[in-house]
Amino acid sequence: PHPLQRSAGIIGAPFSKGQSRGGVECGPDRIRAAGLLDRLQQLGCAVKDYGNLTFEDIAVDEPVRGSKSVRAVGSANQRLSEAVQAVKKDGHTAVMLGGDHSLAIGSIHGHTAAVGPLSVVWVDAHADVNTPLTSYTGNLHGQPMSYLLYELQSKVPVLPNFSWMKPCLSSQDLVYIGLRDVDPAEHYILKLLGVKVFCMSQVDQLGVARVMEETCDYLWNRAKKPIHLSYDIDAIDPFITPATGTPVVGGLTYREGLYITEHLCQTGLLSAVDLVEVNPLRGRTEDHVHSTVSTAVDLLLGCFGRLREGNHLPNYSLPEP
Ligand code: B3U
Ligand code: MN
Ligand code: MN
Repeated sequence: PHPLQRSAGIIGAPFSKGQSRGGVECGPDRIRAAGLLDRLQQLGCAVKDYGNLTFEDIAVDEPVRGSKSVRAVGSANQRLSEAVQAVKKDGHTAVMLGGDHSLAIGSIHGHTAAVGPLSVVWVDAHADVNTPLTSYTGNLHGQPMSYLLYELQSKVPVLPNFSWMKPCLSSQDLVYIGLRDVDPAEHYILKLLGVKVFCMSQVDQLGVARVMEETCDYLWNRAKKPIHLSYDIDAIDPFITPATGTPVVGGLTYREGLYITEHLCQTGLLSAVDLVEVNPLRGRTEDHVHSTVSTAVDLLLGCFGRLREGNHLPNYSLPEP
């Protein structure tokens, strides 16, 4: 279909327990308040807002093998998975507004439960592929990919409130873009599994256009499958998007970040998008917050066909004098 004829089903996931900094749960409302829905509609995109999920309050959630809030993360992602399945069954491109990146567990699980095998493009400063046994921080937002990959199943312990999910992604169907802060164990895992990675050095070397061509060639070598884009706002340089929990210098420019969304939109295969780790409380000034949130909105508009050359509505005709 023409990109502008698609529809967006928006799920707010105000969840922050995959990491320790308060404020990331305000992401969905701030992104909506910046005009996401109106601006999608102005593009000619149909929009349905499914509202914000509510999450179970878990009174006692002691660390498990050093990882924090495991039960809360497991339970929240079960709800999110069901919500994403509902959005896909209604025929929309799913948009999950985070919240922290542990939410990719439920988002990718629900997406693949609804549509079958996926290609995943993970845009992030971090690889988020620690297992509970390799994590230095104990934060689940640094671990979601380890729960999702078939190849790591034997390396991940059984966790409370995770029995609803099973790994659902092959490491051959995953591409990372923007990496620049990878733990030693994560680097070992990426090499062991032979995961396709375009770290920031490769973005510098090849340019973002070639990175996106090679990303799609690589993913389509097997089969053209629906694409899940999991976009961590910290992939973008903190000069542009400082309001995030773990900023890392040397990131994607605004233009590189946007190009990724434009290219994936043009494939016609984009089926779900996560936009995570926007933390309005981490901006030192209101300008910092505004720049972060408006970049998040622009990335989402890029996913739904907004072009920098301008857009007209599908059935536009010039007014007659
Ligand atoms: N790799 C570290 C740091 C980190 C991962 N994701 C974020 N930070 N945002 C970890 O905690 O696993
Ligand atoms: Mn991340
Ligand atoms: Mn990150």
